[in-house]
Parts: sequence; structure tokens; C-alpha cells
Amino acid sequence: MKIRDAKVFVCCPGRNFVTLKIWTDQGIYGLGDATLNGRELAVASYLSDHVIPCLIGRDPSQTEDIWQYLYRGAYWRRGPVTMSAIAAVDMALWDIKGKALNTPVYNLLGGKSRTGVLVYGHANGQDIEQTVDEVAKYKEMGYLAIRAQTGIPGLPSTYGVAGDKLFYEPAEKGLPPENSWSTEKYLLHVPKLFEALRLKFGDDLHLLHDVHHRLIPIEAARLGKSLEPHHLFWLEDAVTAELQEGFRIIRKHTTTPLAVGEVFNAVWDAHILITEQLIDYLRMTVVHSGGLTHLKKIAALAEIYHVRTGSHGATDLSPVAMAAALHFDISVNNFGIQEYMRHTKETDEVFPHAYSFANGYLHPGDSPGLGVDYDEVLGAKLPYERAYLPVNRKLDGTMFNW
Ligand code: CS2
Ligand code: MG
Repeated sequence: MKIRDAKVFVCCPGRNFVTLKIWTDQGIYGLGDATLNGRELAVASYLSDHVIPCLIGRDPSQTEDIWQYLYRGAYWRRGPVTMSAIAAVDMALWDIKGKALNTPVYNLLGGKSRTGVLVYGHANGQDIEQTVDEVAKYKEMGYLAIRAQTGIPGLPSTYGVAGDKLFYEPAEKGLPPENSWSTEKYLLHVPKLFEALRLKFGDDLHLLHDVHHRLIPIEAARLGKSLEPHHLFWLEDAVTAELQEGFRIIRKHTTTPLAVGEVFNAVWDAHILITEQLIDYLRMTVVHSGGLTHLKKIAALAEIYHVRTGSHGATDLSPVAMAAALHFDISVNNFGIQEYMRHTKETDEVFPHAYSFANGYLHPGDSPGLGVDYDEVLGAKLPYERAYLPVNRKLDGTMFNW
């Protein structure tokens, strides 16, 4: 079997997605997600202009060699654009491999290690009361794990809290929206949210929170300590993690479990965090971390150090990435949890898929390959619309982390 052709599709069913489709000379095709929120066209061009010409004629079963060829052959290694492009190729090749062998991809990754993939949903509200009501709604939907984010008194907006939409879609059309931030207000308010949630829902519900890169290590240590009575499932992205060693300070002060890594794209972004056991969950994904081939290797390293997976799964990862993630999640031994922000109906129509939700778990389905498709006709009617993630400034105007 040979790769005959490949094409990149950019569509916008309410938000932009980049999809790679690879055809073989035996009529089988595979799909890969290449969506990088706010920088979609960079990955589309990386694939169309630089990668696809090198793929034609290759044997699609050679997932390892093609991964190494694209990683080492780029010379300029790593980074979200490069690794998302490599990821899209990798996902599509695993999709082809599963279809050619007439088996779901998870059977090629070690088979099912569990009956379902535990997921968490996103509850958010303008204030504590509204957030408590939203958590109740997600509990009603059957979620066993729920991330809670709330507005901060005195701040016009904050991460994770939608305006008038049920789900929080961070990217907005036009130029980057500007958010404002106060660490002091945030640190005083968040413990009150989780005190209210534990009071209302008791101890069994898994509660998660995303700090979204907004603290420095000693502030994260303070927040982790203040949340210990509410035993969170995890505290995510407590600080930006270019300085992996910074997590040593947090670890020294608190037992609140730490999750990080949705913005990582290669094992070297996390190797100190893993080998020094500075984190409990690794958030890296099949789409931004080089695909299934690389993520399997990262999970194997993490397993040695008691670190579990907790892959990112926001709506800016397409259903192709979600499908691939579930084949990884259901097979890897040190699986922790999978984020699951539901896509809109419009998105699901463009990306029909086999995965399904029931009682707090996702199931990848048993279709050969990844179990997801791309409707080219529908996608063509929904052209790309430039959109940006917000930027964030402190109240005095200082540029900060969004
Ligand atoms: C967030 C994401 O889901 C999460 O944990 O950090 O929603 C993130 O803000 C977006 O993926 C950015 O595009
Ligand atoms: Mg996050």
C-alpha cells in the first residue's frame, strides 16, 4: 500500500478546525486533526507546503519511520506548529492502519485496558451561585467529574467563564479580545467556590479547577494549601511551565494534585516534571504532542514515575482528535481522565463519529480505524474565519498570561 495523495481542509462550524486527509492507492483514507487555536493557517501551510510532498509514495504502515522522518527531517525541531502537523499525519496513518487491518486503533495500542474512559465536563458561572447551579446540571447529565470555574468579583471577565453561551469558546472572531486580571482577587475568591461546592455536593464528586497559567509557584502553593480541605481531583496549569523546576516550590507546600501540559508539544517539555514527580497528571494531547506515536512514549515514561494522563479535550480539538484520544485513553495503563467539552451539533455534523457518552464515560466505539469522518461537502460551506484567543493584562495594564 502507498500514500497516493493528501489534502488539508480548513472549516469553521462555529470555530475553525484543520483536518488532514491522506488517501492510499488501495482506496483507504485516514484523517488527522491539525487544529491549533488562533494559529490554524500556520499548521495548514506547514502540512500543505512542506510535509505533504514528502509523504506521497511512502508506505502508510511505517508510522514510526515517518514520525522520525518528519521530526528529525525538519531540522527545526519541536514547537506547537511542527508537532501539530506531525500529529495530524500520525493520526491519519494510524486511522489507515486500523482500517486496513479492519480493527479499531485501540487494538493496535495494546487493546482495551478498561471498559470506558472517565471524562470531566466544564461548569462555569458568572458567580459562585451560578457555578453551583451549572455543576448540578453536569451532575444531572451523568458526569462523575466536573471542572468548575467562576467569575471573580471586581473583574469584568476571567478565564473559563462564558458570556451567554453554555460552553466557553475562548477564540473570538476579529482581533484578540483583552481580558483583565487580579491575582489577589482570584486567590481570595476561588476557595469560597469549592467550599460551596463541597457543601452542596459532598465528597464523592470529582472537582477540578483550571488556574490557566495565572500564578507564580509560591502563589500556587498558597492556593493548593487553601484547597486541600476540598480535595480537588486536580489543580491545572497553576503556573506557566517553561520553568519545569518551578513546580518544586509548589510540591513542597501542598498535596493538592497538579495537572499541566495542554500547551506542551514534546516529551522534553515535561521530562523534569515527570522524572521528579512534580505533577500528578499530564495534559498533553494527540493533536499538539506529535500524535499517538509520541504520546504513547510519553505515557510510558510517565508510568514509571506514577504520573497519569489527563489529556486536554477542549472544543478547539476537533472530533478527529477526540476520537484518536479515546483510542489512546482506553488502552494506556496509566490513564487518569479525559477532558470532554462537548462540540456543537454543527461541528458533529461535519465530523460524524463513533464515540459516545454514557454515565460519565466516553467510549471510542468499535469501527475500524479511529471511527470518525469528515464531510467535505459540509465543510466546504463553512470557510475559515480568522479568530484569536484573548490576551490578558493585570489591572495596571501589565501584559500577563491568558
Ligand atoms: C483550557 C482550554 O480546556 C482547558 O483546560 O485550558 O479551554 C484552553 O483555554 C483552550 O484549549 C485554548 O484554545
Ligand atoms: Mg486548561
